[in-house]
Amino acid sequence: MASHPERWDIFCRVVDNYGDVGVAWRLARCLAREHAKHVRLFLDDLTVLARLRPDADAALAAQRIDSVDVRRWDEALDERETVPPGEVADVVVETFGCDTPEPYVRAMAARIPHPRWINLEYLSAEEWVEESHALPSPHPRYAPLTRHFFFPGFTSRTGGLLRERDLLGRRDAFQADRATQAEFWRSLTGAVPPDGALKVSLFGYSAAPYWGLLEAMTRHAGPVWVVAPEGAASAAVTAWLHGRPHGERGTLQAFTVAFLDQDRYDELLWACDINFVRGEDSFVRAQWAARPFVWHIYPTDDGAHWVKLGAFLARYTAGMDRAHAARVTALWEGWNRGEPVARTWPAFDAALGAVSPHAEDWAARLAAQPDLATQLANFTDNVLK
Ligand code: TRH
Repeated sequence: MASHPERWDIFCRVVDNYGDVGVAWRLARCLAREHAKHVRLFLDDLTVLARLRPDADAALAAQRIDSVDVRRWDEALDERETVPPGEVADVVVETFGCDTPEPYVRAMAARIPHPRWINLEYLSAEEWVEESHALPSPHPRYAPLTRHFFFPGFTSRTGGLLRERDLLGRRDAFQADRATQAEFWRSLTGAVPPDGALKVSLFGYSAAPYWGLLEAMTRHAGPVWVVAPEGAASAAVTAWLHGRPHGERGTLQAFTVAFLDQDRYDELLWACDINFVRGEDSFVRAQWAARPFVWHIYPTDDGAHWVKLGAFLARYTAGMDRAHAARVTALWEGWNRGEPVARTWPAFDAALGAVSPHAEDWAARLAAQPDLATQLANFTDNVLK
């Protein structure tokens, strides 16, 4: 008897910005392409996907992109009287506690066998994540339906990080090929950075001290090439350039560019010597770029992000020379506090010779772990089944 591909339904609600969809989309694509799952991705805001994937049409209720069946998650889905149990997938993933639609949950309870049910959590380097990863949580009303928490993370006792199978091979080929990089720069900025230029990408929230960073970078010993895709960083660069989209001050040339599609954004990270990133997904992609980076963490009102920032810094700088670790920490913390970087930037800049090999080593260590989609597929196939 021919076996059918396993059916997965992934639900994602946009809380803010791009990261929720960015992560859900990557996961859906990896499961479909690399694990031969039949994946439906339910998104409540398709305009966000259309930013990351310009070939996505935000007006369509259903469309197929890269082997993923993308569906609009609208009110109808929350308010349906009944969902036939046969419509329920074999594995259901809700991302970031987004709450699977109630009628769908009732159908999950009626479906025999019950679907395997995962809540994919936000990424954190905190130690408690290892204890909570893969824990079950029985549904309060529809026992024996049970949800399992799945935590991405940086250690072997977590679910790992999203990493497409061919990602590091493509990165290495790109970073080894000067002609490809020159072509990339020409198509993005209309010019190629001068030899030896320090290439910097800028992506962050509005509170970051972009102005001070740009000023401080004009004092770098050599040419600097700054690129900011559309957003808070590009607005700051435009203001710094007195309203112009690109321009130069001394040996620093700055460019604002359109928001890139997600795959091209990876190339920008690979092409730069330092990447300023934020949130969750660009934060991970900067690590895969194997280059030094500065993380603007998503700020929360309760200040919990400081604990998360500290936990990551502790892991990332472990094994780094203490003076260099202090410089990395000072710039990251100041950047997140919105403080002037007149002192912390030059110190970080001066440490780049040591931080760059560390970034390569860090990426290689992370790559020794299985990626998140593979771990999730193994967990649902071998542990929950
Ligand atoms: O957009 P974000 O701030 O998203 C955040 C985080 O996910 C955070 O954890 C969450 O709590 C909050 O939203 C609600 O940052 P993030 O996670 O880096 O997502 C940005 C996405 O945009 C990522 O997939 C990379 C992509 N991107 C492009 O595709 N092109 C671009 O030009 C740029 C700058 C980013």
